[in-house]
Amino acid sequence: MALAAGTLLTAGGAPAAAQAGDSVPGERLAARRWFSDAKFGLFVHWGVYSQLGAGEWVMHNRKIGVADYEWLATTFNPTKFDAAAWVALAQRAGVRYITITSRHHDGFSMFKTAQTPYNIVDWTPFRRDPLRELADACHAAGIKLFFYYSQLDWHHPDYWPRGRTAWDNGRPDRGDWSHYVAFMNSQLAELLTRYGDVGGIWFDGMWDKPDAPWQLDSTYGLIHRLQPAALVVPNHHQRPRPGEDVQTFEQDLPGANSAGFNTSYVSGDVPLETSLTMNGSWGFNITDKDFKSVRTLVGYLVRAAGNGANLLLNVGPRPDGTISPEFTARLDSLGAWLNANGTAIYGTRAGPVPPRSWGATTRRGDTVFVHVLDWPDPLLPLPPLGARVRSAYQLRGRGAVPDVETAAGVTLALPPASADEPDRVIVVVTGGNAAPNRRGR
Ligand code: FHN
Repeated sequence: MALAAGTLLTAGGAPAAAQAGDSVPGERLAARRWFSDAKFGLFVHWGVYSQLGAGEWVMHNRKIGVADYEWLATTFNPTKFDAAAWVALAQRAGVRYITITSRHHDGFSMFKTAQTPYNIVDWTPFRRDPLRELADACHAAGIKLFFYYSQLDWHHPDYWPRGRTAWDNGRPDRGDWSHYVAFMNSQLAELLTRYGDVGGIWFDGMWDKPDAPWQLDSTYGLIHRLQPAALVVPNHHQRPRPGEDVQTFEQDLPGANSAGFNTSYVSGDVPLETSLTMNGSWGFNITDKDFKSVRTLVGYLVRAAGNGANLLLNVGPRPDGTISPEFTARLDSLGAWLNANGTAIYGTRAGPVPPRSWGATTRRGDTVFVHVLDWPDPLLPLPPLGARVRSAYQLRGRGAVPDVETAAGVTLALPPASADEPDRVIVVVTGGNAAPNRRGR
């Protein structure tokens, strides 16, 4: 369903301008650099919908009326939610930030808000604010917390006129759009003043009404005024606009569009991010067992980094607040992989060779990391790396990797692939000015 909504979006008008001309204050520039260094984040889709075990679009897909969904919300009681356990998992996985749904399209606020009683503290028997608990645990662990915030709302009466995903769900055929915008801004102000330092706001759903008067300038201005280092991450699938800090892609690497709704435009001015489901669902889906393998997930992380992008990898916790073993096992394996190979990911930028079918390259300073994901031959020919090669070695075991450098490029003599190694990382130290020759034997 999300695909269909997004597909329509691409037909929307092109946004006004990119970021190049923006004058961005130093705190935000520093936050953007931090973001680019972070490389790996954990996405969490969790809400009332989790109870039905059919993804976060279940209200829409099953055409559940507002009154029935409101009743469903009164039963939400995730007593096993343990923020410390979630953050411990995130730490083991090696993520640097968490982005959690504060409010999804169902319009239910997963935090205490004075703007509506339709929130987890005032509406449910749970009565706790999980975002507060998560924020405290994140701050204690040094993990940044971002809030996903849906601009689309299937519940609020003032989300009017309705957008592309509308159905007759019992709301009156009237509403006050300016009230709705004020409501959103008031909630955002709460999120930015009550939860300590926030990494940023991850917007989604604008594609439901791309041409509505969203008044983004005032909303973005509010965010940056309240927290000058908070980043605005808009999932509108368009070119970045002024005031936006990250270009995020959904279920696709930057520039790719297998999902059908991403833009092929890739910004050179702002950090990049790719969000990805671990199975095929964002919210908890009890029958979706189509989980990606660890090898595939490492491949996404590497290819994202090779594109200069972060990977925001999703989990859909269960309605009781626990995270199922399919997710935790994969996150633990990714963490183990990053323990050994993180130097080739964290703090890097896109390398000198754009991602290819065999793998990708990343770079930090004079060091180029060649990530060999899928290459059966013993020799890997690369184009010139932009600087002379001083030495090359395999990250695992530090064994020397022979290379031949000519004007046409560099050929690496690869160590054999092993089944337990999804990525043969070759560290290539450049910067020397020696004549091309054989090295490392
Ligand atoms: O409709 C949502 C969907 O439920 C999910 O939140 C994803 C995450 O990137 N974004 C939307 C579709 O673009």
